[in-house]
Amino acid sequence: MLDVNKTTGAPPVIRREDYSPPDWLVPDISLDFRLGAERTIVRATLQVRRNGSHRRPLLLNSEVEAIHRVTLNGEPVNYWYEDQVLRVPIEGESATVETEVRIAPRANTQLMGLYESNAMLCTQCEAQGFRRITPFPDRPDVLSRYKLRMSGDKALYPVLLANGDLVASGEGEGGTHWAEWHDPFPKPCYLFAMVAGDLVANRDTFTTMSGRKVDLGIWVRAGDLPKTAHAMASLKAAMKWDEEVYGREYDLDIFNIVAVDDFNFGAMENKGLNIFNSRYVLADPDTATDADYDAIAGVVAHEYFHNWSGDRVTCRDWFQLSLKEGFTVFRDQSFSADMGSHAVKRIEDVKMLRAAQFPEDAGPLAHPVRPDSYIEISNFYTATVYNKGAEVIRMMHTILGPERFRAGTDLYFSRHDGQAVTCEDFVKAMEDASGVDLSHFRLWYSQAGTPRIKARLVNRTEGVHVALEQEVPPTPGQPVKQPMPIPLRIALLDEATGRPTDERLIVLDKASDEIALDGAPARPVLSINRDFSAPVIVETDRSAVDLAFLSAHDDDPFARYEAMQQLMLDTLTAAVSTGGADHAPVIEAVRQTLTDANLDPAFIAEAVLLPSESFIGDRMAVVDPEAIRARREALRADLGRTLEPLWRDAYRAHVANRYAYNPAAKGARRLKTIALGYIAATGAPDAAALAKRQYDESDNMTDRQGALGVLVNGYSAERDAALQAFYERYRTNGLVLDKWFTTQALSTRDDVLDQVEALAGHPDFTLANPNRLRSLVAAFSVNQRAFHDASGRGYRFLADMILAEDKLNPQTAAKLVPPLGRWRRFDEGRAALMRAELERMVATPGLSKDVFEQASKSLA
Ligand code: 0A1
Ligand code: ZN
Repeated sequence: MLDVNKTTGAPPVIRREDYSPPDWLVPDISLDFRLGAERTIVRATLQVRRNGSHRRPLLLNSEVEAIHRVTLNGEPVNYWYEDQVLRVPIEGESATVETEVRIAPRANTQLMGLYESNAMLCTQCEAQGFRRITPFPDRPDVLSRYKLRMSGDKALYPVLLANGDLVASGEGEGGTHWAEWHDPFPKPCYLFAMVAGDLVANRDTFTTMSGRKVDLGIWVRAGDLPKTAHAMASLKAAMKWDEEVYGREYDLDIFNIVAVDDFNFGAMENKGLNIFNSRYVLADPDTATDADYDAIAGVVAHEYFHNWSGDRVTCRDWFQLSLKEGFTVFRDQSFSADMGSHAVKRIEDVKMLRAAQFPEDAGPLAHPVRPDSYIEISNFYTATVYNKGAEVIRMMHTILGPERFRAGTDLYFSRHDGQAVTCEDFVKAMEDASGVDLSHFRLWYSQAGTPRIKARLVNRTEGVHVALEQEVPPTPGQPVKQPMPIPLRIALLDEATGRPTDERLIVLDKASDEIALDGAPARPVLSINRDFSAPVIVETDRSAVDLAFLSAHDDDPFARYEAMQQLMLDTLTAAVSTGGADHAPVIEAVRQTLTDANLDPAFIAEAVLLPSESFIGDRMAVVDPEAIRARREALRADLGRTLEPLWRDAYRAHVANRYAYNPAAKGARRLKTIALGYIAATGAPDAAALAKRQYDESDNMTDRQGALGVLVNGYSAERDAALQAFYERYRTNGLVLDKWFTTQALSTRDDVLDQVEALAGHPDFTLANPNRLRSLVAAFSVNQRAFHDASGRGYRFLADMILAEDKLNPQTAAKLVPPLGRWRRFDEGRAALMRAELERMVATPGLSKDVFEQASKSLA
């Protein structure tokens, strides 16, 4: 490793406070690629301009195979290359710098820069992949106009795509051809993209609000073309939505999406040429679940929305990542809510936040939405930056209201179009457009940790008050916290009639406060943090009776769901600590919900599901995985048995449905499989046969995978038959085979660890494909009971996988580390075993800085 501290051997820490503007700007760049999978030659011509009065040389980040030539204004130049930086001394105020380098796409297993995936060549440059293609000041505040020419073998690479517009193309010598693309919009190099491959397109057009026609293309392998319809429909819906809701129009004549099988993340918003992990493009009812369809719509929209929130207005430095990501996630969440059910989407988003971000905020890797330092920026594409970042934007939307929020985004886009800016610039635009002072609110960007609120109703002589207290826990580097401004939507429900008072928005901005609530009924029940108005943990003194009442009557769907979850959590945590608990209130509440004819099946499905084992663990002082599993399964079985006729009714009501893709059909499918799960939990003798019938007779993947997910937890012959049939049917479809691995990794059977270890030796398992690796290894690490096997075998398995993956692809390896960092939450025995694995990783020679950062911080 070149880039280390000479005394400690540790890689350097980059700090936000050290930011300084670039010494040199690059207003224009032309690139010439001679493509080959083994070797590609890249020539770059940079027009550079000194920025400010200094005498410093031009520094170009460079991580290429070989530097062939560097010239300055056409003459050879004495350059200096050290620590992956190329230094070019320049006398004048501007100059032309030319480089020629060699890169090796096929050998690029990191999947950063230009790499080969299934015989196609494609790029990934965010955050710092461009330096692996050509020497360049690889930082987001250097914006350039790009011209590109690429040439390559026409038979291997019949399609040549890049950012912007195609300006010329033609035939070359020896079976080659070439294309030239120009992108008129200045952009940072992380948004650069090109693709060369044997692809076909689903083509369509979109007419923008000012009447311009845009050519749309979704590029895939020939056989996958029939699976692109949903992505295309989602793209057109997203383009329209952004015009209507944010007034944002698309700006180029072409918008292309390319599906790639080997991809480190979900997708990438390169200007005019989005590159996607194929799992977020390809879908048909036979191979993709409803959740896959929803994810495709969400990710297609997310990447498209980046065209404004990320591309036209970009980040000044990587500490500002949430500027584009938090805002864009908020935008894609709002889009998906508008396309389906607001209530269900909000529940899904909060579940996601609680599963991924709350644990992050409570552990050794906690960091603010705008981090202060990093070793490797790829490690900061986190749930905090993305999902908590989206909650921060949502809170501004709540505090300002939709009109003033929109005035804020209009001002932000017009003020900063073509610039690289900061989170502060976003908040300032919100303030300037709305007249609302957000100085205190900025704490949400700088303080890590999930605030805990205590809320209770108190009777005072003047009437009913809500008494609120907040506490923000210490996090690494932030031992003492200030009180945060916390927007809480609140109402009171009349226990006699079920009627709510008008909803109020309270902003709790002190450590504690007491607020009078007008118009309280005689027997009020508190409904708080309605629609999850703040990303906080709320503790109340509400009884099981109050929670059951709210779960049946709250007029806010999220609060209604939340009351049921709280009731279930209270019951389960009591059961874990005392060895047993009264299940009756939960069973009654579930009965009420199941039989409420006014409720949407999709909502019922969410409401009747027990909290996950990890979420129960998050609420306990010391996580006891076995007890959690046992008590949760006991409650599931009790719910199953006591309400068996209702589950069977719910199952029968939807079992004969033919496949359709619409919100009602999706809700019905979800409730049906949840009912099947409860029937299986009763131990009913016909459960396996019922599930197998669903597996065999279903006309869609949602039902098929749902049935498999139920069967996989048991020991029936049907289980083995279904797993075998699934494998045989889908063995050549990588995305579906991922589901086969995941379903088994998530099983509740006691022998799952043996199975996961065996699956890691399966001929279809590979470390080279990030989706496949995650389908087994990341899925297994969220199976709390199995991963935390007291023997430590689960920990060893994960650490072995991380170390093996690190040799190929450090970015993807590092993403697997966080489950081991949760050792403080477990008993001493498990904690010691987890620490031992982290220590083993840190001591491994040649470890990447990606894994080093995650593992060493996890030990602290
Ligand atoms: N900006 C992308 C996420 C992304 C980040 C890094 C990547 O590097 C491998 C790839 C994609 C998004 O938010 O969708
Ligand atoms: Zn994004």
